[in-house]
Amino acid sequence: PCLNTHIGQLPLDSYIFNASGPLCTSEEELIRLAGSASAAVMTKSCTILPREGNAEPRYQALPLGSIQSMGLPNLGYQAYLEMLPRLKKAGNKPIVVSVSGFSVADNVTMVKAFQSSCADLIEVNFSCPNIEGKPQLGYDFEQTEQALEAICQLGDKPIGLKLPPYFDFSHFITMADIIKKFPVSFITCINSVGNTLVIDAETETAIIKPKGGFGGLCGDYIKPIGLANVRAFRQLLPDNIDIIGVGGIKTGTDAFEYLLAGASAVQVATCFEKEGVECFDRIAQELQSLMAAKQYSSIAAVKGKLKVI
Ligand code: RRO
Repeated sequence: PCLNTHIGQLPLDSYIFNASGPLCTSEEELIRLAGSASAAVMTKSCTILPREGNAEPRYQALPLGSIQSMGLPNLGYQAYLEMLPRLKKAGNKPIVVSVSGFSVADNVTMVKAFQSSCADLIEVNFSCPNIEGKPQLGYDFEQTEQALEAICQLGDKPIGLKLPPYFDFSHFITMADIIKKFPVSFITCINSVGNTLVIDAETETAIIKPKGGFGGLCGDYIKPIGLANVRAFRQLLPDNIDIIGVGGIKTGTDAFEYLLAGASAVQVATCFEKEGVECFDRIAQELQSLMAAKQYSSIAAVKGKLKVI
């Protein structure tokens, strides 16, 4: 079976690429992604100015995933702007830039700049949970609407939103109703589950330093939350808005579950952090084997076809 898919009008040669976050901050890391089986090169969320990020330890691997409070370490948007032509040349594949401004004005500046770059898609991060004193935009519906008003009409490149996880149908409905008012091409569900706490009982200590130990939970722990968010938004949004699934994808079966829920593509974060670029080809091959065994020949044949009992 073939794993070709598309986000908006943009074709992708495979169903699987990297999520914004791990191993996509430096040029060296992004060039490695360009040469990998990742369907696209996705960049770490950027800000106006370069950032070192939060104090360490700020990432800890866990048996079933990870917890982190990175604090948006990145090179600043101008470094990515300048790097994009080289990434394009190295991979000849779609490039998705992630922007995560601290204000609407920041996001306008960065989206405008990337609108006249060789990026193929722009994912605006509405869901960073790890900046002290900065609430996640996606949990404030009024501000979300104001931000969308400002960033959706700055050019022709498709815009998508990286959303936080929602846990109530009233929130899915409110968010979907806002998204439908704007020319949003795709949404990416979900960011990490924000402000969780992992404790080491032996040392009686929180295991990461920033924010007194509160951090975003990632990996296997959050797959059911990611699946629910993809499924709920697939049911609430029109077909011309694609959904990218993220959260706990480390096998072909995980990717297949997101496909059943309605994802047009999936992104891999924690598994990529732990395994490196080999994960993209491995997961794609596992997905192809599973689809072949089930006699499905294309992504479209399975997308959104979840059965309920
Ligand atoms: O850098 C981070 O701390 C971070 C970001 Br921007 C985000 O969007 N999600 C996350 O879990 N960590």
